[in-house]
Parts: sequence; C-alpha cells; structure tokens
Amino acid sequence: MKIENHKIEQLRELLEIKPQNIVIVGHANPDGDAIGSSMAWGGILESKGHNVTYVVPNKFPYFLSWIHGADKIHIYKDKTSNKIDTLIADADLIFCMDFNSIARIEALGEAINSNSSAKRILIDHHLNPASDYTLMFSYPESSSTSFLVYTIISKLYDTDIISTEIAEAIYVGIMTDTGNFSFSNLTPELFKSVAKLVELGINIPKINTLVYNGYSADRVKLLGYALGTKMQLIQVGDFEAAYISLSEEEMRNHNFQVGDSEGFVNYPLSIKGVSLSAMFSQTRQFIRISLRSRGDVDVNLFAKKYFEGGGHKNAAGGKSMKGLDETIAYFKDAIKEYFK
Ligand SMILES: [Mn+2]
Repeated sequence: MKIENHKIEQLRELLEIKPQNIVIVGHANPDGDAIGSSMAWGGILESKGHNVTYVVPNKFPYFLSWIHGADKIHIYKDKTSNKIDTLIADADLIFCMDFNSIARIEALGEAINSNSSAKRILIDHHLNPASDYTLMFSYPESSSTSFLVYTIISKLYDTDIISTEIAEAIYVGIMTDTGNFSFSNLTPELFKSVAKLVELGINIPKINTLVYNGYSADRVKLLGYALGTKMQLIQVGDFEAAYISLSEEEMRNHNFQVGDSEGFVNYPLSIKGVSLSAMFSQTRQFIRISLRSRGDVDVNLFAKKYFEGGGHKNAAGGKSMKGLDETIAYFKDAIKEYFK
C-alpha cells in the first residue's frame, strides 16, 4: 500500500491548528475494525491536544467494549441526539472511518450533511468511495482500516507515539478484518506492523480471548441453531453456495444482543466446495444481508447488483426491504441467474 506523500502533508496541515473539534464517525453495525480504527486514530488526535468526539450510528458489540476509550463512544439515535448534533455542528474536522459514503450511515449522515460545514476526511478500505471529501485515504488493497491508520500514523508522526492501548485497538481491527490473518491482502508490511504492535506491548492471546472468547452461552447456542437447523445449501451446476437466516423471533428466543451473529456467515465457507455464503438477519426495518466468498467469486458485485450493497470482493453486505422468505427466494433466483 503506497500512501501518497502529498496526502500526508495535506493531513498534517489540516491538523496543524490545535486544539480543533474533531468528530470521528464509524459505520453502522460497527465491527472490530470500525471501533478499533476510530479509537486508535482518535487516541492519537487526543494525544496531540485535539478535542475528539466519537460517534457511531447504532450499538456496537459488547465484546469490543473493553477497547480503551470505547466508553466515550456516542450512539446516534434518530431525532433524540441533540447533544451529538451540537457536537457535529461545532466540528472543524470529521473523520469517516471504515465506510465509503456518508449516505451509508443514514440518520447520522443526514445530521452531518445538514448541520456541519466541517472538512471531511475519509479513512477507508472499501471499494467505490463517494467523492464528497476534502481529503481521501481510500485504499481497498489495505486488509483493514486499522492497518491504514497504523500506516498513516507511521508516516505522519512515528509509530513510537503509539501507546499500548492504541496498539491494542489497531490490532483488534487488523485481527477481525483479516479473519485472524486468513483472508486476502496479507502483505509483509502488515506482519511488520504486527511485529511493531507486539513491541509496543500488545498481548495477542489476551486480545484474542477478549474478542473471540467473550460470548454469552446464548450466543453459542444461537450459532448451533443457525448451523444445525437453519443452514441450507444451494447447487447451481458446479457452483455451491450456502445460506443461513434468522428471524427476529429466533434471535429473541436466544436473548440476542448486538454482535451475537457476527461471524456466523463465515462458517458455511468451511464446507468443501462452498464458495459463497450468505446470512439473512431480520431487523425491524429490513433484512440485513452479509455475504462472504472464496477466491474469484465476487460478492461485492453480487451485493451491488441484487441487494443495494457492496464492500469487498470476498466480504460484502446489503439489504432487502422484502420479507424474509421473499428475500431468500429472490436470493436463490439471483444465485441461479448470476452463477449459472
Ligand atoms: Mn474494515
């Protein structure tokens, strides 16, 4: 990943005046990379004397709440967030972390568009970013936004200014977005950054346990139910796909908490021959769709074509305003049409 020097210098200029009011925004349904990159970048800006506010559109998973500073994150809720609207209106700079378009964050995006004249800076690794930013760090070849943040810090300052807490936040983003170093874009630079994070004092087994071994028993039972009862396989010629669906009622029956179904979509890909996996989760407003794939199977394009979504080639998401059964029927037809 080559970050152009003129962008780093432009960022340096934007941050020159201190203190500035800075708002850091993560994406909807925040994951380890959204929270990790936000807390790491915000932690650096705070250490440089800026006033930093952290906002995400909705709740983040409980297994990320231990990350240093996560207790300061505001959850933006429709129309009830006057205090956050004021912070947004007062912002000099807004950093958008780990998502490619303000339109993706709905009510929070509308608040930013209508209340704020702040300069916007994108730090992200998703494909097809929007263009309404003063400065864009958009690098789809980066395995995570957190690794991108690490690289920006190393060019803008020096990695020695990274505290152990900030190093932990960066590692959470790297670890979760690479599937514990098993997905694509695993470059030598990435492993060098991890070596540096270890030097800075992170404890990898501890972080692994906090993120992956901190679930409730209900969550593990829900996983068993999703795989044992709800997983379905589809075959179209040589092409094999699998999907899981969970209704609101099924989630309620398992005392569902935000984040509980995180990672479920990856399991069907462990079946030999399956190269696409989908997960359908019912919410009050729509059906949320997560897609994962292997190799050349491009779920970014598939999500864009059929589910108003996108993301990365092997990991994408989308949504459907149809009912759950109707959405699944539509998905099956889409698979037949697209992969025949
Ligand atoms: Mn990410």
